Amino acid sequence: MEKAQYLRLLYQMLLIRRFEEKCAEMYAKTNIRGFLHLYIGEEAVAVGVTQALAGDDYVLATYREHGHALARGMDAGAIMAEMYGKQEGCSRGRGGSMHLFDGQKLCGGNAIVAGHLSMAVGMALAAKKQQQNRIACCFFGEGAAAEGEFHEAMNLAALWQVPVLFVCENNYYAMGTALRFSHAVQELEKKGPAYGIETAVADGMDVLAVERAAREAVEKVRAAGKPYFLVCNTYRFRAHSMFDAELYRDKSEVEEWKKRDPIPRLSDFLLTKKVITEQDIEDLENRVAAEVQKAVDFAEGGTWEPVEQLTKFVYSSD
Ligand SMILES: Cc1ncc(C[n+]2csc(CCOP(=O)(O)OP(=O)(O)O)c2C)c(N)n1
Repeated sequence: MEKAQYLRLLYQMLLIRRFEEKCAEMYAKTNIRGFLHLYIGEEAVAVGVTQALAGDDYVLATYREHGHALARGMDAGAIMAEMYGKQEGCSRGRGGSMHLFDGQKLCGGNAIVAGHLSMAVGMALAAKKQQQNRIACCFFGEGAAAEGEFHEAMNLAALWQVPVLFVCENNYYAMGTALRFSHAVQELEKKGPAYGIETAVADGMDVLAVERAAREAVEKVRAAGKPYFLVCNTYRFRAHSMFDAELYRDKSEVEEWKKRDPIPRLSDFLLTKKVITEQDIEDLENRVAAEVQKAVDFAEGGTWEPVEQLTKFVYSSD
């Protein structure tokens, strides 16, 4: 891999991390309200997988989708303005953190756990029927994999042979429910073959491993026009959302996982191999800090949607 590509991976993960740290700060100041689910710790999954996608592939994510939106190249200012509820937000300030959409980048969030799996199958079916070469990539948590919709979507995707890549971001907790309390079979990768779907597992704390696995998966989905199931084992370092006392896991467990933080993991690897220097990292941090500040300035300078417009777009796109 070229140095520029390594730096790109590091830049995207750092951007997500610093952007979300700023979101938490702005939430404490009540500049951002409503729900806010941070992706901190899981950055390697969104960044690794999106490298393998083409610009006209669909990306469907959950309510924890800031990372996917940024990795997909959505504008950080439009995302921050959305969180602030400003008209300049990517969903006109009407969706907030859980509903980031971009029609050009073909990327969107979804607040209904597992609700978007069947949407991804539908989009992949449409692509197949229209003989387009695009695929649908759907990210979801292991909690979603315990829902009926997961099984319906996997079944239909395999039955109809549609080009969809299911990416399970297994962070071991669905809100306060641990994997072992919600799944009879905890090896999630066993659920793909049950539907005849080719399946692989990647270390979700290692962006290089995720990218490798995703490239292989995307190639197969596109070439064969079939579904594929990729399980990425990862961990969220922060609470489920901004309201969560985290009584369901030990602090020591969180500290253990932090030792596998995907950002220092990549930067240390690149420093050791002498692919990058400390100066490169400092330059990246400076670029990221400037981009995050620009996003905040954009959001703060934005305009509130007038109350008279409240019902606009509810029943029509007009
Ligand atoms: C259909 C539905 N049921 C319940 C909820 C409430 N809820 C929000 S997030 C969440 C946990 C989902 O966990 P997981 O799928 O593992 O994703 P993670 O939050 O860990 O990324 C639940 C139950 C919801 N939003 N939608």
